[in-house]
Amino acid sequence: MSGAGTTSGGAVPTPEELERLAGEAEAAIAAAGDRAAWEAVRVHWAGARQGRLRELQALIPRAADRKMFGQAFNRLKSRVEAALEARDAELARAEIAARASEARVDVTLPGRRPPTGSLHPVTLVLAEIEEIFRGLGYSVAEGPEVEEDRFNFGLLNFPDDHPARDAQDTLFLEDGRLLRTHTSPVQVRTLLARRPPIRVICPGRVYRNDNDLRHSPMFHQVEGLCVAEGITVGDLKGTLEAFLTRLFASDTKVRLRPSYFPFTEPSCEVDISCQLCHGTGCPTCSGTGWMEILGAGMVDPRVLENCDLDPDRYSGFAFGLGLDRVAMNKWGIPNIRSLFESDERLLRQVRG
Ligand code: 2NM
Repeated sequence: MSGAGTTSGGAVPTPEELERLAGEAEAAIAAAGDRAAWEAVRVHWAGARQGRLRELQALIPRAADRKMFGQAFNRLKSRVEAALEARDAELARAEIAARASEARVDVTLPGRRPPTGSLHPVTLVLAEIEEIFRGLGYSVAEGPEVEEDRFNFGLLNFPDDHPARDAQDTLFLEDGRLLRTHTSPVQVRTLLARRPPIRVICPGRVYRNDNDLRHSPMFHQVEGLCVAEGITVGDLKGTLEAFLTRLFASDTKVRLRPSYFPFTEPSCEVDISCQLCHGTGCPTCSGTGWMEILGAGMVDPRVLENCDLDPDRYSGFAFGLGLDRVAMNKWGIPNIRSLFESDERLLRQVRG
């Protein structure tokens, strides 16, 4: 066995043996099929600490003819290095080609359709309501969600001890302001800023300290207000009938039941015939044939006075309804929470 395979303690190989080793190295390097094999063969031959070139170099001082051995070693070293470099370049080319073929675009595949957005059910209902009221000569007014007590309660004739003013029901800020509990403050602001005739609807988010399966602490309202000379309960009823028979089925029946609100007198709850059973009675309407849909009334004279309007000259009606309940009713959404969870499966089923 030749001394070339031994450590620096073994016999010194002849130049012919070094020549033969060069051939062996070139064959092994050329046979390295992938990056890992190339790395293994590089460490075996050219490794900085334990490589065979390193071992052979250490033998130079012990060679009989140091010059000749040195020259033979240098030829071996050059051939190993050249072979490693050449194989490295080949492997790199193969890797690039493999990656390119993996990433090749198949132009015959069908395209990926970009997801298109859709309008939220509450937005759709509001757009419909705004369109109906624009047709009745109303404009749309908006206002702040953080309100002052006087706009949300005081000017609206809520007594100081009214339960709605309790922190149990209303969300207060530390500075005494509050999150509006209805959009009526926008109507107060309108009454203070403009003179009759006034016809506005006020949509927006409202907040109450309520959070259970049927209530969300934030929900959406639209309130309407009409103030002018000579406005009567007949105008209220006619307006609501025109509105509700456009928003719901055109044969929808409307009925008014007496009720109470601090800011209207008289006040009423408004029912429509059940949209599912058309008034014959079903589980959705608890067998009554009716569904409660909004609250309304004639604006209390004290509210008009609070807004510097003479109640002997002007009168008006107002109403309010929850958009979320209408949307749930319209698309059969059973839980108010699912309206605010941004679940795309719901949005995909409610396409405007
Ligand atoms: C409702 C029911 C009844 C209402 C009253 C007013 C204002 F500002 F004119 F006094 N705005 N909205 C009102 C009346 C709201 O919601 C169920």
